[in-house]
Amino acid sequence: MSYLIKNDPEIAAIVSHELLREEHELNLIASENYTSKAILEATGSILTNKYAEGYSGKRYYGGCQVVDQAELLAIERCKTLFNAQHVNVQPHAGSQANMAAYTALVKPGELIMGMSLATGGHLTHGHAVNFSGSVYRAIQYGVDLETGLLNYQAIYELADQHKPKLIIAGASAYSRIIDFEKFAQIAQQVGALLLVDMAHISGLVAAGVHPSPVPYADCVTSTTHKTLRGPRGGFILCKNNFKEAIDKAIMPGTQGGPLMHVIAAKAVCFKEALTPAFITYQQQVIKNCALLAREFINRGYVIVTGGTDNHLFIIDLRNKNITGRAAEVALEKAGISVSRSCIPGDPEKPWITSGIRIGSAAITTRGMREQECIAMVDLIDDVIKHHTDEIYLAKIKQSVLRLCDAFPIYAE
Ligand code: DSN
Repeated sequence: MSYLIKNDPEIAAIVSHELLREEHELNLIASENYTSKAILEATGSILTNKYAEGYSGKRYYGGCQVVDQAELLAIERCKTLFNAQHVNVQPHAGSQANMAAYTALVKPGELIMGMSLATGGHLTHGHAVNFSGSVYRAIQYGVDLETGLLNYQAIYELADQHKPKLIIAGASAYSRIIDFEKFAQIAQQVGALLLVDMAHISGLVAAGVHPSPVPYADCVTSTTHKTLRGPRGGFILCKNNFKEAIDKAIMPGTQGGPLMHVIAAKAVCFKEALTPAFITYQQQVIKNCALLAREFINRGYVIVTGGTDNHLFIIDLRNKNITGRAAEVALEKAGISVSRSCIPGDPEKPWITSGIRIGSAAITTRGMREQECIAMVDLIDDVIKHHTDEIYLAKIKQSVLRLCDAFPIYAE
């Protein structure tokens, strides 16, 4: 009998219910994925017991000689994976990675410039309700409202007008290749540093199916749990000239004890990402995503930017007379998880939105391919058409269950 069932049956029940939910539902949330059992094992290991403030060989606690090896391995593998000069694997999450990176690169009150949340950026890229918009002064660029695309000339003009100290590139809801070389040119022209937040696309970058920001950016931040398919966490890559500042900004600047069990799991994730199978997986993520977008377009849906080059896209639902929130709720009733998403120039409030974001990373991990992608677009289309019919949604849930049962996530 498991220790969890014996000691805490309530939490044990929650864990097994969540396992069933993940097995039985279609997950199209673009920022989620399923880790390997090896990563789960490392995350659940006794390394959680160890305090290790500091860095390998320079800790503020005794007894760190074993966990030091885990952190060194994680760093070496991550360096190889992304061809980076310096790596810090201690950030607890992507937001903490960004907070530490800004701490290292700019002073409080200085001007930063990132992509607005409403057009696909992230809270930590300068939003007023986040530390990034209150500790720093922030201006925000967006996308062209007609095309949904980044307009590099407009970004340059905004940067030239305001002269930010730091430009942040990277997005949570942008379906096209980001031209990091152009961002670097803009930063250089206006005298800014460039930080790329590659959290969404780091798996694609690792596999070489999206251009890497590493040659162009002073600093690159990421999570490990999205397309990279690792444990929940973050990391920072930087040029050698920022390595002391970045390490100091993490510890003692913004974090205390690192999560050594998660760092060990990150090492496993980087090892997995260095295999040929990972490249094949990422190629399939992109194929599946393009196929999903095409099938939606064939059924009369409007896709922001007209398609996708990566693992996600945004559906503009206005011609389907349903809001993003209503679609998200109806899809959930049918066993399909998506996240509502603003569309460029969205007339609805962020809580409601006019769009949904679709991502292919998780369904691809479970082995789904062309036939399943077509089937799931049919199911989603059915939900959108019958979103107020609870009985119909319950019937669709049965079809979702059959589809999921054929592609178990954690069965041997
Ligand atoms: N919340 C994440 C996403 O869903 O894209 C970004 O941090």
